[in-house]
Amino acid sequence: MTRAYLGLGSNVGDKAGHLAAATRGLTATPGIRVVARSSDYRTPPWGDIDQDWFLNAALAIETTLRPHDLLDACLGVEKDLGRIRERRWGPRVIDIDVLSYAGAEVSDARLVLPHRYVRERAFVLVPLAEIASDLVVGGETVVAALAKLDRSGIVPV
Ligand code: PH2
Ligand code: MG
Ligand code: MG
Repeated sequence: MTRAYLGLGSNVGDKAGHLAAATRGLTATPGIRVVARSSDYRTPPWGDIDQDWFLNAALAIETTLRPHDLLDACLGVEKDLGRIRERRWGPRVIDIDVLSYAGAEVSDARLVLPHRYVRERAFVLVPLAEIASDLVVGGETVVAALAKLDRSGIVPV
């Protein structure tokens, strides 16, 4: 079993329902056991700010899946929930990102681990800090990375 962390996000329709359904879908996936879930946080849109606010959460999982198979499992749950990929960083029913996978460093066309932007995004780190404050990502702990970011507008719901 390997410990990995996932980030969930939704900013279309029943956002809380989508995060809950994603958690259920991951729980039901062979080779994935959900061991911790953060609160849901209301977060301002980051990157492309011309869109609705997001609901974000983080999950800790234990998994027997290799990193790319875990990615495929996440994309499968996204698809089951009706995600259609339109503009990059645009509105989404559900986004499930692999944030870190044990200490693995992966960088290819499909997957970058730890996640490329994990240390720059308070909407990822605030939920992650709730369940894994001492986790080291890209050479620093989640709390240390978060201390450098503006977390205004991010509130648990
Ligand atoms: N996801 C993005 C782009 N911007 N902003 C917030 N607040 N939450 C997200 O999950 C998010 C975002 C692309 O993955
Ligand atoms: Mg994302
Ligand atoms: Mg994604």
